[in-house]
Amino acid sequence: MSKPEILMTAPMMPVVIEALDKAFTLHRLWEQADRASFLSEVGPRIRGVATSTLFGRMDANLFEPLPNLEIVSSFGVGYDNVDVTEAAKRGVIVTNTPDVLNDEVADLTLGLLLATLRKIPQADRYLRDGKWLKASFPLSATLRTRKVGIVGLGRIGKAIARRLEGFDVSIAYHGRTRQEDVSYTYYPTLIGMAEACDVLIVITPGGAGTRHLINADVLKALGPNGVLINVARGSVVDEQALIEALKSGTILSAGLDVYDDEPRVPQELIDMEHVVLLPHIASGSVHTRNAMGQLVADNLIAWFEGKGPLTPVTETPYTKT
Ligand code: NAP
Ligand code: 8YV
Repeated sequence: MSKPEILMTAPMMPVVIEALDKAFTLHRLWEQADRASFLSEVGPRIRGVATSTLFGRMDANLFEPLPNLEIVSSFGVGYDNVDVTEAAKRGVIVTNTPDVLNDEVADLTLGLLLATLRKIPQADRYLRDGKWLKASFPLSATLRTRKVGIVGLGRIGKAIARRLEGFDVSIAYHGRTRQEDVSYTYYPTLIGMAEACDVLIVITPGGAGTRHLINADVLKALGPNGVLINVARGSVVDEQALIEALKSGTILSAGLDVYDDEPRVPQELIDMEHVVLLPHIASGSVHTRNAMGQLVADNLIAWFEGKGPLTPVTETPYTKT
């Protein structure tokens, strides 16, 4: 029996390529010189797609030449790179890679929070520049006595909260719904939480529903001692409003892992000494990226073995027929 044909939209990790090459006939879209004629010839045979949040968006126009597509397996827990409305309309299942990255992303978030407050990268640069030989590094802000508000207390938000418990700080959260199984303070409005807190950690999904959730009003409410940590998606924060707030002292500082137009980062942020900027690395260890890659492959393998998808997204639920 011939193997199912799978399309990979952009290069992925060896763990994914090796597993898919073994189980399927794998086509590499990025290697095709004439993409249109490749898709018109091979497209009708494609039954699965492997794609990634970093490269290779799965927009509506890529569904068109794949009339027999059954499943899109996306690398990353966030799936704002896949047009799930189009997938649902066509009866295509979309899967993501939840849970296997919770601890890694939460660890990095705490690191970014401490790095931002205690100016760890700035202190490292200070030493390397030979400035310590002339004077001690200036005293920094602190995590002590702070109240931390988590915007999006989901799988990763909860892992962040558990770590924060060990740091003896007050923990609050905002989301569209109160969660009965947690003891953290719930704020039904984001402005209300920003007013009450002096750290906001953003860890919601991206996409239209959360676009510019963190705007000029929220930053004003956070206040001049306030720190914003964004490990969600660049689109969740109004980047221009953030730049203004950082320039004017409306908030104290920010630690960012994600940006509106990645990998391009506004020069105004790069020029600021009081922000910490990371290149979207929250899940970026070999251990965790391998686990995510394995789940991309396992979703496709399970589907074509007739076992159903392992981690379908809510917009394309799987019901066994
Ligand atoms: P999750 O379990 O689905 O949690 C998402 C949380 O966001 C939920 O608690 C949800 O609560 C809240 N939320 C959704 N829409 C909201 C809105 N409009 N306003 C306020 N809260 C809202 O997702 P997860 O697995 O924790 O992942 C979260 C996101 O983190 C991903 O989608 C991805 O974008 C990002 N991420 C980034 C990195 C990185 O490398 N920087 C790595 C992993 C994940 P309610 O439903 O109650 O509103
Ligand atoms: C990865 C992420 O950086 O899972 C997500 O939503 O943003 C990160 O884990 C990304 O998926 C890499 O493609």
